[in-house]
Amino acid sequence: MAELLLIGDATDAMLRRLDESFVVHRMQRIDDLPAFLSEYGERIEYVATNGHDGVRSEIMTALPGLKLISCYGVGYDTIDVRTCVARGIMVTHTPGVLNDEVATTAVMLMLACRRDLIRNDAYVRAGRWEAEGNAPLGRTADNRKVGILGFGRIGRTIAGKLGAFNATVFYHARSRKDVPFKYYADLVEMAHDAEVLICITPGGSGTHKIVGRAVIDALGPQGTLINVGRGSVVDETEMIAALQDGRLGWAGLDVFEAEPRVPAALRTMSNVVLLPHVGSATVETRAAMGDLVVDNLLQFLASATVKTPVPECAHMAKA
Ligand code: NAP
Ligand code: 8YV
Repeated sequence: MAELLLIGDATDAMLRRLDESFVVHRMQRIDDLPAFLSEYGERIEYVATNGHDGVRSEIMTALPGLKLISCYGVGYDTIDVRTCVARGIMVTHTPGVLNDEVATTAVMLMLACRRDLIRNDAYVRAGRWEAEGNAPLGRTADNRKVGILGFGRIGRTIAGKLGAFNATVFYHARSRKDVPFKYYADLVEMAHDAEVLICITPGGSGTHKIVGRAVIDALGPQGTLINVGRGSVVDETEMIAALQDGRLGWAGLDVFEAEPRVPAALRTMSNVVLLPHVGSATVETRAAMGDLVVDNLLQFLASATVKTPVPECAHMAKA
């Protein structure tokens, strides 16, 4: 049987299916990784990993016969795809099956920020309703102007869900799309016009800290910043300073620069809602993602083709 290195966690269903077709080496259970890699590295042809762990360069180097990396997640900025292409290693990911879940998370964060969900919950739990009377008023989440940064699969799904809240949606991406929403070629200009800015671009060098001081200041004191893309897209230091100074109103964050570490300053603020990167984290969606991870591996074993290559590897997928 072919040998596979499993980096990070997997669902029970994934493990059952992988065990049927591969000798699975679970990295989490390996105490001495360098020793393991020198003993087994040459035999391992497959890797299953996730968007957070990716594949570290020393592992890539120690697997000379690597043929395919199957990523549990649509974002793959932790995998060195350029090196993979140069070495002829196929990389697959899980686009599409998580669109609704992540879009729901974005909308949930927007609602939670504008309607003070967390503060109101704490108000009841602390007995303040009885002691002090009604909680302070929130701000409406309906009829808002919402700018979406990144208008791919998930960005468009967010736009669809915002229809239920009668939002005026517009977007910024690298290129204009054939959609009935206004396109902004300039991100600062879009942030200036938006009451809520939702970030849903990939991470990596192209988007590194593109939400910096100029964008945050343009969004302004009444603005809400939602990030469900990658932590690296937002300049976290600038965002925290703006939230502290009142230059930015609220932030709803599912992703952070150095996950799972979240800056202490954010944890004490009452104008932020914090999630532990759970955009796609439901039983149903993770099952669909896990199936796609395994489907790509099994299809490659059978026919050297895959279902969902990352765009950079699409040319390597034989028809
Ligand atoms: P996608 O379909 O590839 O869409 C990505 C969008 O980002 C595209 O519209 C693209 O613009 C835009 N973009 C890329 N680089 C940009 C740049 N430098 N400036 C402006 N826009 C840029 O990807 P997707 O499936 O929607 O997923 C998007 C990302 O969401 C993933 O890569 C991942 O990082 C994140 N994500 C997070 C979670 C979570 O749990 N929080 C879950 C899933 C995904 P063009 O169309 O013009 O190229
Ligand atoms: C996952 C994600 O939580 O798909 C993505 O890009 O960020 C999430 O769905 C991530 O891949 C962790 O494994």
